[in-house]
Amino acid sequence: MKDSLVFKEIKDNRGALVAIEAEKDIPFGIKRVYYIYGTAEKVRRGYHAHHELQQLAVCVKGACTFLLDDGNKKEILRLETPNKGVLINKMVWHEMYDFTDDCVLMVLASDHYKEDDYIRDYDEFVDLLG
Ligand code: T46
Repeated sequence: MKDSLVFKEIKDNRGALVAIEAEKDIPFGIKRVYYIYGTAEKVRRGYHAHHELQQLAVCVKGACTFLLDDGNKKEILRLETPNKGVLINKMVWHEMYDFTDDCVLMVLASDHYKEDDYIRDYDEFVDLLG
């Protein structure tokens, strides 16, 4: 898996700016943006894969850790800078944990929210991979 992306920081004496363009910096169009924050201590989120959804996650503040599992390989990535993102491709089991108190995890998604796109059972995920 090659799922970590580093975006260009445009810095001047006022601070920094990062731009992420759909179908250019990331390989999909964006239909939804959501963000996760105020995460309680020791919480682990995710525990699912998506049939079709593609996503990019960026910690715009604070830090958290991603576990990505494509059925063959597991990868652990720490997001701790707003110019680094993790691509969550379809059919990749993912879990997020070790959130800092101030973490704001922003996610850009290729489609609207559809509960039937979620695979929430790990054995079913493995079976679907064939
Ligand atoms: C993912 C990881 C990275 C909505 O109503 N609309 C939405 O767009 C989303 C994302 C969620 N919800 C509802 C569904 C649940 O009742 O918000 C509640 C919490 O969602 P969930 O338990 O799925 O949250 P996470 O953190 O486990 O997973 C989320 C995304 O759902 C998921 O697609 O890949 O972040």
